[in-house]
Amino acid sequence: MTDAVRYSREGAIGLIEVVNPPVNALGQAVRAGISAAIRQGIADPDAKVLVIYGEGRTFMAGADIREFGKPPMPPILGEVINEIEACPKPTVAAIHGTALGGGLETALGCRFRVALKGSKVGLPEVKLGIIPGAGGTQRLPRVAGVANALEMITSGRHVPVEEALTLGIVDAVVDGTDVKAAGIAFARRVVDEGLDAPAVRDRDDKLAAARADRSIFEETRRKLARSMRGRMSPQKAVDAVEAAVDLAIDQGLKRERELITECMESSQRAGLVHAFFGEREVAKVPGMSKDVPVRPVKKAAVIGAGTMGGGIAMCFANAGIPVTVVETSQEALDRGLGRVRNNYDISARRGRYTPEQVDGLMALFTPALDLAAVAEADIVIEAVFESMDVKKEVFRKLDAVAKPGAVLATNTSYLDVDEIAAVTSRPADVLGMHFFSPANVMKLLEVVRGAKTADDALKTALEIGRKLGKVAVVAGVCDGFIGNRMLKTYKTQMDYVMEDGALPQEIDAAITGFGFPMGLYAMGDLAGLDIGYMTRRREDATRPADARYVAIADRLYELGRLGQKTGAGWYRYEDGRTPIPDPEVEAIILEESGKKGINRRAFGADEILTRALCALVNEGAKVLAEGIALRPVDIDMVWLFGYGFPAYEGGPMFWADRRGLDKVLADIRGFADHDPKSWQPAPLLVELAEAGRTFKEWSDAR
Ligand code: T1G
Repeated sequence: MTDAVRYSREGAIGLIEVVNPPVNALGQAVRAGISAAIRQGIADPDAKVLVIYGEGRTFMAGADIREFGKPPMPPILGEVINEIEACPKPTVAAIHGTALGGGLETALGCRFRVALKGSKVGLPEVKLGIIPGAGGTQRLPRVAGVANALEMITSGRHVPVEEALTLGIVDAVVDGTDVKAAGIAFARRVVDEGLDAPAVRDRDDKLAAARADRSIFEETRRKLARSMRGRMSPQKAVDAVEAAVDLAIDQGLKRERELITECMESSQRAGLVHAFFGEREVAKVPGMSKDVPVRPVKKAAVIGAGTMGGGIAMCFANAGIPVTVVETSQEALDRGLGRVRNNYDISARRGRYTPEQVDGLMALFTPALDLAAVAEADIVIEAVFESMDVKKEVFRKLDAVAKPGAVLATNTSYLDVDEIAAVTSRPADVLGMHFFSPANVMKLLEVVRGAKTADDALKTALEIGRKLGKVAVVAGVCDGFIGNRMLKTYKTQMDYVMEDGALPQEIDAAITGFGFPMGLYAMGDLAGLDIGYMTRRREDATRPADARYVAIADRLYELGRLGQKTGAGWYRYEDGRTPIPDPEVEAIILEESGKKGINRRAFGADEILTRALCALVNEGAKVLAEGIALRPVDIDMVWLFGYGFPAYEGGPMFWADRRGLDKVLADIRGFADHDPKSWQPAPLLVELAEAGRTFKEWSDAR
């Protein structure tokens, strides 16, 4: 047996304990260990029942994702589970924490499943671009029925065990914190009461409904084609569950294996696994010692109750942290908190909260008209009008009233955090926390580290980000930080493409075809074209006189086409949100091209997309070289969680590494032949492409 699994016995109960922190992933040593322990349990004459459980914080949370993409190391999990299922002695899985993926599949190989209250089960494989591959698609429908199994497997949802009990996935849910004791207690009942249950493979009563009416498979495929557009593995999961209905179990298991193998080899799997680890990696700041303390945060304050401030305050309330909201007038305060209340009421109507819960959330907000009200806050986030003068004024006042050691954050999306910090007597406590709109929904948070930001202030902001359910990424100070800086370059290139020959709907189709949920221009209409207009006016003073300037968006603005909110922008809207290409916009575009004497030409979707991605990667390489982003993975996560870059592509830098930096550079040089000014290859990209290296290799070697 391996160290990862221990066998022992208490009375008539054989105990198989998995010990592989932190989440008892089913790596090779665990698989071999379970197999050996099952044999030992069978051979142990005094063991009447075998209990499998996990040591530490959880039952097995699934296969070891780090083994993906490497040659399989026997024994494979499916075989180990078949061994458990064939065990002549009753087997009990005792679940706590999360039984996910291969963990739940292992439990389904047992005769009985008992779970501690509050634990969860699920088959989240589709989130990694694969399907359950150790019998989950064959056994789950046999215990929960086809409809429930399809829902769980194609969504990857973590199901509370209380619900799993009603679905038939677990046999008992018990109070307590000691999973071993719960397993033993259940096993005693098996011995004493002679409890018996068939092996899951021998049950097929719950397959009957789908056998009689197979429409559920087509219906699910159709729904997934919309809700999981472009994703391969959810469709494969439907194929696998269908095989459970059509084939005998051993053939079904074989079919499942073939389907997971296809998924494992897919580029989507590689992208999604990169996203899984990337989301966790960005929390770790290279060079920061583990000993840096996190400052305690019990109370928060937000300055400004606009859309952004209100959304940020909601994030704190949602995390159970009391938040003071400061505004300059009663009217603005009432309006802001009214909007918050309205958002919660909408969620309540959708069944997310009870009215009492909404009241409880609202009770966490303390409205205030005086900045002095932030005196008790451990973290203050300024979300006022985006103007350097206004922000400086707020920080001067904050400096006077905030308690010593409070983290002082600005939610600016482009202003110089160092300049803001400099007006205070405590620049070490100042940083940026750039939320994305709507702040209570979007998962990205850029934490902007100023030149003088203290490590513990930074770590506190990252930790708060995690508590608020965000993916917090460290960024350095520059105009637009990581995300908006790259967005600007990309958008500029798309504007050129438009002026040179493409229409907004063609550009958007190329982008959504790649997997972005929305096109760039449809997105602009959603955000409102006034924002970009104001930004451009701000930039007028510094824009070089000979810079190429595309005025199409200004023309739309001047016509009052501000996007969805005015019923027209880059598109027109009849129902308020479905973009319809508009001949009026096309006429403006042609006119603007005409003014510059541009001979418009056709752009194919491939060329548009290559230009878009190359623009992102080239700017990303500059962001990396300047240290604005710590690693390529930080850029990738910004784009996944803030801008809808398709997760299965891993992010722009991952995309570039996979394409080959030499190819990316060749494309950029090709564009530069016609437009050398706007396509200057980033020196880091040139260096790596010429050395045949990737961004990841460069980053790992630092
Ligand atoms: N494999 C390897 N490492 C894993 C892992 C896994 N399955 N799960 C977590 N880790 C690492 C993670 O990277 C982090 O590392 C540390 O554990 C703590 O995780 C055959 C094919 C269980 C809900 O998809 O959803 O089974 O950053 O920070 O917030 O069909 O981890 O500390 O170095 O996320 O408490 C299916 C994935 C696999 C579950 C815990 N299973 N994990 O959340 O901690 S496919 C999953 C999670 C499969 C079979 C197949 C979460 C969690 P580090 P954490 P957490």
